[in-house]
Amino acid sequence: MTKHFEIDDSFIAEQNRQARAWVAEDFEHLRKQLRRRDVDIDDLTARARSLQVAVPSWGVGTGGTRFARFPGEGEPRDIYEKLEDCGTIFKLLRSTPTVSLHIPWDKPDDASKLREFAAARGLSFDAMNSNTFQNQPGQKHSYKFGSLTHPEKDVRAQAVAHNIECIEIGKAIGSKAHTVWIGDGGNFPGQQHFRRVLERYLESMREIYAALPDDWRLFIEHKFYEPAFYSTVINDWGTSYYCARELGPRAFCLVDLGHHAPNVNIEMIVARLIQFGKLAGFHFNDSKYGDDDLDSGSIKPFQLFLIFNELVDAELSRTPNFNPAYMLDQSHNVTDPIESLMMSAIELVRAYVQAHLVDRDELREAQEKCDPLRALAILKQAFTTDVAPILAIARESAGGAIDAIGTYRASRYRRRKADERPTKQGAAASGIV
Ligand code: RM4
Ligand code: MN
Ligand code: MN
Repeated sequence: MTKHFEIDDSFIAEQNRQARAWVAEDFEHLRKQLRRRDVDIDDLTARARSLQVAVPSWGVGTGGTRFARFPGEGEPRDIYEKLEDCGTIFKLLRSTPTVSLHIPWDKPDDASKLREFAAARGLSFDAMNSNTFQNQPGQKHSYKFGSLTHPEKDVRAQAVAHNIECIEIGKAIGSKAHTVWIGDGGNFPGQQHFRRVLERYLESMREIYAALPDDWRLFIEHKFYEPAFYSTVINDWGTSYYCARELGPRAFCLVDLGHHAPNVNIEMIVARLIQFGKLAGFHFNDSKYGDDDLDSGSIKPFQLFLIFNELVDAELSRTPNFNPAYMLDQSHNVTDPIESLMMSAIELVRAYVQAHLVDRDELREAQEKCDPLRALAILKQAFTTDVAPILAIARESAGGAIDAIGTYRASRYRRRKADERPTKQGAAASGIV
């Protein structure tokens, strides 16, 4: 096998050398500023280094809309090339050591080979994701009218078997969680009996839950519409919470930010799930209108901060059953997916660090003294603090790049991959993520 291009450590070190002067100056300035607020910048830098987020295997390819797909140059053609790209992201950021796989899109030919290939790049595997929202070549029954909730038992059994297969693959590659998102629902009033389909969902999920190894968690991902446009079986966090409770202690509720109606108070949903001990984790992305799968923090950075404010609050108060899995779930149509994923992962760390800047004693006092303006000012002070130098130093001290996107561009990685990975004939035009 010919050696594929990789960005090497000396290249990153050289780029860092060029950027270090300004970063060090800004960092020292911020150190003084934060000291006045009684905050230790080295503690915050350590926190910045501690946050880890999984990259979705499907995110490194170009996405699409229901209108068209415009493939990007040098995009990965199989799971190994996807892992190469995930490895590159990890190398530059150091905060993304795990990859979330989607089956059957990423079904490995040989699980131990895949695991080794990942490990050689410092990568391991986060939650598995099943797919019963598409028909797969050669499959016996169609999911046109549902999968885990389909009226026919055989269709449900096929969907259950697929999920169990995902768990089996996950076991072989060292994953510890399985995420189930289904597209089941109705397009027209009367099409489905709401209570009956939910009963069937639970029946199917009980079988999947029973196949879960003891140290695994099952994540239920809700979504309020799409592909069904009238009703969705697992439509919101309330339904998700009910199902997680019914299934048992290893079932949790996953929050995909794009799976809510506009203006829904997602940070409050997060707080509720934390309080009830059922928060699985996240699919981070951003949206303006629906499940847009835009880059995290690109549309509503304040919302992202407010979500992290709840997460950090739970972390600091050592809330029981609080162990959220952070994953990105985005689709990139007009940007280089590697750049978008890096930008998003950086935004998560930024929100996390900013949330650690919230003066929680003062916030509590403002809340208890019924002083909303003060409470908001405390949050705003944290949110408006420019923590970029902390993020840069955290990356550099972990062996990554001060300017991750600049370094990536300077390496001409995408150009090199375009040469290495000529587009497959006919792989272009149609299909969405
Ligand atoms: C869905 C959902 C799932 C993701 C698929 C690709 O809308 O967000 O998490 O696996 O898209
Ligand atoms: Mn998702
Ligand atoms: Mn989605």
